Amino acid sequence: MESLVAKLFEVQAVKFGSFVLKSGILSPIYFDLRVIVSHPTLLNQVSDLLWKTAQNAGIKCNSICGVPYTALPLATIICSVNNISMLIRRKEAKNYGTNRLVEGAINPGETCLIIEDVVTSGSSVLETAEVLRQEGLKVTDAVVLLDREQGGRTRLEEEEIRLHSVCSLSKLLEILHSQGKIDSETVECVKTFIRKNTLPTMSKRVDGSTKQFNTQPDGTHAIKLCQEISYGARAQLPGIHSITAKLFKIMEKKQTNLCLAADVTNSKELLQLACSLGSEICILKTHVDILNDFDLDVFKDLRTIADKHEFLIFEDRKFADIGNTVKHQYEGGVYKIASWSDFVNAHVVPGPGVVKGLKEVGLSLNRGCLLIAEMSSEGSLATGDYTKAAVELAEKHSDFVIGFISGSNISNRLEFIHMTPGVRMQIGVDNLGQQYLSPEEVIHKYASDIIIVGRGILSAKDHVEAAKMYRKAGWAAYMSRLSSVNN
Ligand code: S5P
Repeated sequence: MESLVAKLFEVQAVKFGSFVLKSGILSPIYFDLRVIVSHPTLLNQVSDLLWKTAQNAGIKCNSICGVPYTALPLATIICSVNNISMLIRRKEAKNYGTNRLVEGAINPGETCLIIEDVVTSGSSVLETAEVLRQEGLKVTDAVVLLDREQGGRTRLEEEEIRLHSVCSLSKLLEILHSQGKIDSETVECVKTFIRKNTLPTMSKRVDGSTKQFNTQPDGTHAIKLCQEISYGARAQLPGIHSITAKLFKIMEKKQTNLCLAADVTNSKELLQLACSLGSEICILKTHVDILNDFDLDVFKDLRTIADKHEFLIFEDRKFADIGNTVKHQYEGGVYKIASWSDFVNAHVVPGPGVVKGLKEVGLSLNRGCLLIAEMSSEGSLATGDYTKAAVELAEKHSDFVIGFISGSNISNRLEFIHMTPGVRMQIGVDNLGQQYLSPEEVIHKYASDIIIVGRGILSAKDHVEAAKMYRKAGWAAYMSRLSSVNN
């Protein structure tokens, strides 16, 4: 173990200093196990240790699958040396031919062992396990070189996968310290960083049921939670979209993360809601096409009310056509949505064209757009790779895309806003498949930024009282999230 750790340090597979992570925060430690492919002796040593760890744990398997990409060569060596069958998980299905997600001979019912280099939250192991399980394989164990001790073990246990590690982060720190390669101060600094970045168990609801939206990608939650900064501070992020900055400032100033889903069919009612609830909300969300008496002048009035009470207008139009069509739908027609709404949203199913089309209209008007990465309705198909594709699309168009409709925090970039619908004090499901979570769950547990509430407020006898209650609950959840991270 000592020689392995020393070698990893020597080839800079583990580094100490100040590293800016993808999320923008500074980390005192950085792992890059990809470099070991250039050091064949080390590559063999790591593979050997991984296999010995599996054997010591008494693991029996019919095949081995390495989590792409870093663990692929490790799995290859283990399989080749020990004469075991290997499976390769594709990151993306091919667009032609067989569309297989797993290459190799799959025999449903057999057990496949997962190999990984580093485990943080456990989500990349889980993703691979999910794909293998979908093929009918059993996944009961995963062997990793390094466990960062940030909650991955517990998370995997929840999904009935035992984690076996060659080395833990504490052990690695201890060895490097005893070898005089790092000082006590560095050890303490890394330990504090890791402690503050440990992923809370968040996959199961208190009542034991699983959460409504999909699990997040690769450990970003951990980073995000540690690095949690206030809405106000996020408004100051360099290069942030002006709509997002304005929204964060409003939220901080008015102490609200409540968006009202003003799903009413009458303009007068819409304006009345805007006036009476304006001081409680940061955003008013409209469905212009459900109004029976649409008139563009109403939206001029709504704009005036929005400016007076300081909230933004979000037209929940869910654009989902080719670029050329959405451009016209956004700018023209009877609704002229771009003329009065601060931001809109779009499905990502058409691909980048939908964003490009909307952007041609919205950019010069300084408008923004949310991408629908997940949906709150039962059986939604916006999950997994679809959700990830939405995040990638947003990153490519961050001059116009300001965030997501999602069930939880799905991007580690703090300049993106996460807005979550399906929020109600009484959690459950409506008769058309809408699924509800509480404000506390959405904001604290799933680290979203804004709660979208419709019928929770609109079906209450006293709209103002109900809005005050949701505002209070959403803000309290945000405050407790902030304090749990900072302590
Ligand atoms: O996935 C989604 C996305 C949206 S924008 N699920 C949703 O419910 N919405 C919208 O949020 C929906 O169109 C409605 O306007 C609001 C939820 O309303 P409620 O009455 O169920 O709170």
